[in-house]
Amino acid sequence: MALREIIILPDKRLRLVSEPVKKITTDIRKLVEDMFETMYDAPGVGLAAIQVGAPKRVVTIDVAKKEEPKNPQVFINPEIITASGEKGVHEEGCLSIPEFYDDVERPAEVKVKYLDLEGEQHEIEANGLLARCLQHEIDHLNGVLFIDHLSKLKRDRVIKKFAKAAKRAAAE
Ligand code: K1U
Ligand code: ZN
Repeated sequence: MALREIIILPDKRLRLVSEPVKKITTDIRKLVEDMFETMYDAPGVGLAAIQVGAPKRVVTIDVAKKEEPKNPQVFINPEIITASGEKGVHEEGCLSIPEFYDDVERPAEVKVKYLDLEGEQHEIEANGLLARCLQHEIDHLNGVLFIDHLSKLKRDRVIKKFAKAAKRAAAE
């Protein structure tokens, strides 16, 4: 296993639409292992492959509480089949937009179809943090960031702040 670098806003790769996984190869298995290591190290509750620079439709999630045993879950080619009309508002963060948090409204429950690492298809009905995390990560696969759910004013402020920081870092 290896830690991979998490790419940060305004890296343009965060706006790519990731490619579906056609075959579960050794490279995909290695990517998943590295994503879990990177996600736990960050720490985060989810990670999309594009956040480590791999434009593949692969997501890792572990929403287990501190006192609970680890519950690593991998979702390959995940698709939202249904979303509830009921919405919920909760604070979100993003490992690619460090130290910025804001409230986001999303469907409270989703049904998601996906493949596991054996290529078997599954469906999961999710609510709570798992539903939120699945929607946040599936957004990443489509080049969408949680700041896109905020007002234009807030989004532009965040983008400007991170663009400035990147410019400063490049000049050092
Ligand atoms: O995709 C990502 O950037 C990961 C992100 C996922 C996420 C967070 C909150 C709501 C929806 C999706 C994170 O994991 S940010 C870090 C975080 O939320 C956290 C970190 C440690 C413990 C608990 C939460
Ligand atoms: Zn994120």
